[in-house]
Amino acid sequence: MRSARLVQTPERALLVGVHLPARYHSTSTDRLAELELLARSAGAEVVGRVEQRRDRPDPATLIGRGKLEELHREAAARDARLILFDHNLSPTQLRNLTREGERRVLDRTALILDIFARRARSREGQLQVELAQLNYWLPRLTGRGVELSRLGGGIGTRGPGETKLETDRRRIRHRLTRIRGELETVRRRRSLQRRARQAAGLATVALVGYTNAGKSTLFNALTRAEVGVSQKLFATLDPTVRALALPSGRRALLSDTVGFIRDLPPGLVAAFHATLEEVQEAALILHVSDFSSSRQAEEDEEVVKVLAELGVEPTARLHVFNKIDRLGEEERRRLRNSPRALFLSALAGLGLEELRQRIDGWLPGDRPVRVVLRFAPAQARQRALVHQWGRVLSEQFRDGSVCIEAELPESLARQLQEFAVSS
Ligand SMILES: Nc1nc2c(ncn2[C@@H]2O[C@H](COP(=O)(O)OP(=O)(O)OP(=O)(O)O)[C@@H](O)[C@H]2O)c(=O)[nH]1
Ligand SMILES: [Mg+2]
Repeated sequence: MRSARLVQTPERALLVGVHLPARYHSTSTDRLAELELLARSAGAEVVGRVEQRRDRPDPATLIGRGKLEELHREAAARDARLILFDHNLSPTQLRNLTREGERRVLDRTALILDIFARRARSREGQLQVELAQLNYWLPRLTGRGVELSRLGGGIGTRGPGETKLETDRRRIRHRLTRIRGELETVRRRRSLQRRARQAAGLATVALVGYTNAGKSTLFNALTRAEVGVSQKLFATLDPTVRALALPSGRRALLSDTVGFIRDLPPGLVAAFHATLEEVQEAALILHVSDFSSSRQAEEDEEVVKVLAELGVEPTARLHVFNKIDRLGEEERRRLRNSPRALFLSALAGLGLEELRQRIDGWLPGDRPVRVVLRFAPAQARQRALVHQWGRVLSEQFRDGSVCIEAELPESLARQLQEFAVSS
């Protein structure tokens, strides 16, 4: 079963925001702008906004009855097939807001899930998204509002009666159990890979930041790799790890991660926990901010909050302010780097050398050393480590064994000391 895609492309969508007193979760112009970005990331075309000011949310429909009428009139007038709420809707609200046979209603969580479903590439990412989607839809399977066919091939397509509903629920629960099992297996494999990298003694530097901050662009600029860079949000769902060459000649690993976003549904936080495992083990965190964003402070706060939740030490962090190419000449001249902060542009290639040097200066030891090692045929694993993490200068086969001259990170050289030959 594939993860569900809820938004067809391109689909005309109407945004709905509700302004409420501070003690409630409230919409703002900024939030609607973000919802619009999310909608576009999901492939929808935003054709209008409906907003309402209220003293408190209506438990049955969130917005007032009169507003609901207006909403459907507006949607009909603009030919919108999709209604997107900035608020998260309870199962009851979702049911009451949806009118059978008409347009679809999605809340922010469903929209984010949809984007995640489009972007997930690795098996683990896909499983995590499907898990979150099934958990989200399980309590919302009420026969109205949710098109079951969208939850995968196996599940029925027509509006279900109560019995059908029970079957669907049972199938979903069954599927949930299977996904959890498979995820366990995938995670174990990943943790083995991670341990292999650690055994090679290379430090990991992790890029974290709000979605759209420019992490993948920076990742590409630093590693010259082609990781999908996209104007759409959440372009990266699976952590990508590549070798990073530093000015001193040593190497580290650079890890690109999924972007953070405020009010990430709790189910998703848990589901994407694994994509942030690299972050927890990183020697250095590069917190990337979009310096040109009007919401930068708020976005930073969100990132800092999540890092604290993950138990990441504030000491191992360097704050990178990206997109300074968008500033005026005068503004740019006034920027001052500090030991904890660096201004740059990943796209325009400004300040990248300084960043490399900072990373270099930060990481412990591990300068490259030159060694000559001799391996017996049975020691293929150790030999592979040399090829993977070192720079091989020469390799000769003699009397059944292999003699390699190479530059290795100091830590790996120490680890392979027993194979060293004095030359
Ligand atoms: N002007 C400018 N744009 C940039 C810069 N860096 C990135 N961008 C743009 O910002 C957008 C987002 O870039 P990404 O690198 O995909 O951002 P990300 O942080 O990886 O986003 P997610 O993976 O969604 O979390 C793209 O349109 C980039 O071209 C920069 O230095 N200057
Ligand atoms: Mg990215």
